[in-house]
Amino acid sequence: MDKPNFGLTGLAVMGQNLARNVARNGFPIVVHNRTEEKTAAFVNEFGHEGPLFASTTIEDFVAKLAPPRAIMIMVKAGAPVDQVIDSLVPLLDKGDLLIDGGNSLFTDTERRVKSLAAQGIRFLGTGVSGGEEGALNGPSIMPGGPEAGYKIVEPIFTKIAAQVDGTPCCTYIGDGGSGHYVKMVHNGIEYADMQLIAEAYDLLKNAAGLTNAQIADVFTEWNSGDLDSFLIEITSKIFQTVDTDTGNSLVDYVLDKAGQKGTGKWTSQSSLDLGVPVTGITEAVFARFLSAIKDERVAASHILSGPGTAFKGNVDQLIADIRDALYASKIVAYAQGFVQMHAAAVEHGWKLHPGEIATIWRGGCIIRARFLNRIKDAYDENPEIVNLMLAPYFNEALTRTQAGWRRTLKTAIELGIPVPAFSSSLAYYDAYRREWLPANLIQAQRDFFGAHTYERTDKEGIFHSQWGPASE
Ligand code: NBP
Repeated sequence: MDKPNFGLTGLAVMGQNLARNVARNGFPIVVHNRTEEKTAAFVNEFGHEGPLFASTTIEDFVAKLAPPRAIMIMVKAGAPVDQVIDSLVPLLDKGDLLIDGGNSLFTDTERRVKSLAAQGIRFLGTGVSGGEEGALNGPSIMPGGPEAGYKIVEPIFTKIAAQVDGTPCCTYIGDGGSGHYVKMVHNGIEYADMQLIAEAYDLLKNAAGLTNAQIADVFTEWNSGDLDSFLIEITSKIFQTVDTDTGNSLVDYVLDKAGQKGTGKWTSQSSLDLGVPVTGITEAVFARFLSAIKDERVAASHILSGPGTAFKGNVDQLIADIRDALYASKIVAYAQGFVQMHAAAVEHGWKLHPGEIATIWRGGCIIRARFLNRIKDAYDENPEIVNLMLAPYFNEALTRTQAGWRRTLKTAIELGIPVPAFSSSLAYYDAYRREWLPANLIQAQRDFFGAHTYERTDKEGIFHSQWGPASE
């Protein structure tokens, strides 16, 4: 038999499932792991699923592959990726392809693409979304780097990816670190989406006074409308899950400290570097930080007071309003994410296609949602649109939902329930739609204390003034 061209190193959960997905689709694949015993155990267990071939040392792994080799690296992001690259490069031929499928920081990917190109090795930084289930049954795949490198693996990637309406959830994203950048923003949007759902839950529980079973029903109902998405679907299932030890709702036993692996923080950091207001994702990151200081919160809960009022309005209306707040805030979060990707593309010289990005996020990934079809339509209608909120479909949706969105915030504020992502999204909407903002005062203050100068509304030029009453 001819040697395979495709290999994968890093057989933890993501690597194992991706390798099985490749083999199940009939593509021969050689697998490798630093700890060799794991490779043999893996092939013993899953070898019957398709053409999976084990290797031992890294030398044996590379020798079992025919050039041009395509080697997917699925190890922990950061230094391990560089260590694996350094161990592989001396064994490779010019024209071979390395693919980093982990959650690497895009600036690391930019560096690796350049340094490996100088050695004749192609490098694709490839975002893979969908967690372990997606990796096995069809992820959303976001490859960035040299397009000629992508062409080598395109048949495999488009086959193993999730398929929606016959379209694979994989497309070439662009040069350099763009694939990992787009995956990073995907994860950032995921943070925002999850925070928004959590805020809706808080209000349904603590304002509307619903039980977990009732909350599950609300999310099930929402999942049949505009909010139809994987995250809403799993949220309903979470509220239906019973703890086997106690027989009570399992979610009530989960400690309220949110973890994170850093991609949301990276998205926010990049938005600050680019000067793009990405408030939804950033509030979601801050909310996780706040959740993590549980001990401080517990102590403060005995010291700081709130309004101490209960909701007295119509519960059905409140539930409808919360749905509107969730939908409108979600539009804002996605609009901001797409603005950020555009700004990064301009900064780094990538040619991104936002409609195609929305298309490949429709399946396989955590933020998959009906809503993404509308984003694709908006970019099909007007590829130059500067902010998705301006697209007729989303403009109409924001107009339709904003009364409920505003009432939700009033209720939350009156009851002292924190809704940072709902409220920052509304503030962004209200600021973005305003011709005038009070930044004239900020400019005046800057000029007052620092002679930073200002521009005028009535004539061209740069001005500096002596501020204060004429008598001073
Ligand atoms: P982990 O991120 O837990 O990494 C474990 C793998 O890395 C093992 O195969 C381990 O080998 C290998 N490894 C390490 Br650690 N250091 C190494 C080194 N210096 N040299 C060689 N191999 C090394 O695996 P994962 O959870 O499958 O995730 C893989 C990538 O996919 C990560 O970047 C992750 O962020 C990303 N991702 C994960 C998910 C998810 O749901 N888990 C979703 C999407 C993306 P060993 O067996 O010898 O220790």
